[in-house]
Amino acid sequence: MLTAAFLTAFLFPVLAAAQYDNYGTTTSAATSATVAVAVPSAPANTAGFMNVDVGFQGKLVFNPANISAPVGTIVTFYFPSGLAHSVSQSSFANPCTYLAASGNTSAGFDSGLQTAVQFSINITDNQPIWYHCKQVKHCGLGMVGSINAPATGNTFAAFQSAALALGSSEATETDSGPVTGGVHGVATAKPANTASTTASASSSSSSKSSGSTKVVASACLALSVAAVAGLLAYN
Ligand SMILES: *[C@@H]1O[C@H](CO)[C@@H](O)[C@H](O)[C@H]1NC(C)=O
Ligand SMILES: *[C@@H]1O[C@H](CO)[C@@H](O)[C@H](O)[C@H]1NC(C)=O
Ligand SMILES: *[C@@H]1O[C@H](CO)[C@@H](O)[C@H](O)[C@H]1NC(C)=O
Ligand SMILES: [Cu+2]
Repeated sequence: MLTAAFLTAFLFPVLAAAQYDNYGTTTSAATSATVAVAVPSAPANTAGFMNVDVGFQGKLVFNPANISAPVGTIVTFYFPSGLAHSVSQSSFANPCTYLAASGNTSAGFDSGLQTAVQFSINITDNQPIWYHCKQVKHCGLGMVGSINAPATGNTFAAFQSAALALGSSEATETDSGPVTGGVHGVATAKPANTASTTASASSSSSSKSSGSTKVVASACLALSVAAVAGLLAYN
C-alpha cells in the first residue's frame, strides 16, 4: 500500500532532485534539505553480534554483503536516512523475490522499506540465508546479501550474478511492511531506531554518519556505478 504513493510523492522527486544536484544546479536547495536525525551506521562487531550497513555510503550495496555468522548470532542491519531500502529474505533460485511461505516452509523475514532504523535477525542454523533490497530496481542492480553462503557452488558471487542478470527485468515488488520470523534466521521484532541508546553507551565508536544529502545525491551515481559493476562482472 505504501509503494505507489511513496514512489510518486517521495522517491521520484528525490531522485529528480539528486539528478539536478549532480548537474550542480540545485546544490544549495539540496543542502538545506539535510535532515538532522542521528542515524548510526554499523558499529564494529562484538562477540555474538554482527552488523551490516544498508546502502553503505549511499551505494546500492549491503556492507559487508556476505558474512559467516554462527548459530545464535544477532545480525543487525543499519538503515540510513534518505532513500528507503529493505532487507527482504529471498532464495538462491529467485534472488529478487520475497520468500513467501510454501508447503511446510515458513515465510522469510522482511524489514519492509525503511529509513533510519535497525533490523535484527537471530541465526537459527548454519544453512545459507539469501536476502535482497525490494526498492524498485535495487536488487537487479546487485543490492543483495547472504549469510553463511557456501564457498563453492551456490556462492554469494553466483547469487549476486543471478540478481544482476535480472537487471531491469526484475519484477516490482509490493511492500506490505515488516514481516518477523524467517527461515534459518528469525526476526523477533519489527525495525525500529533503537541504536541511539546502545550507540551512546559505546565510547569508542567514531562518528561516520553520512548525511541524507550525500545519500540522496549519490543515489543516481550509485545506480550508474552499480550498472557498470554489473557489466564488469560479466567480463
Ligand atoms: C537467539 O536464538 C536462540 C535460539 O535459537 C536463543 O537461545 C537466543 O537467546 C536468541 N538470542 C537473542 C539475543 O534473543
Ligand atoms: C516438508 O516438505 C518436503 C518437500 O516439500 C518434504 O520432503 C518433507 O517431508 C516435509 N516435512 C514435513 C515435516 O512435512
Ligand atoms: C563470501 O562468499 C564467498 C563465496 O562467494 C565465500 O567464499 C566467502 O567466504 C564469503 N565471505 C564470508 C565473510 O563469509
Ligand atoms: Cu535498496
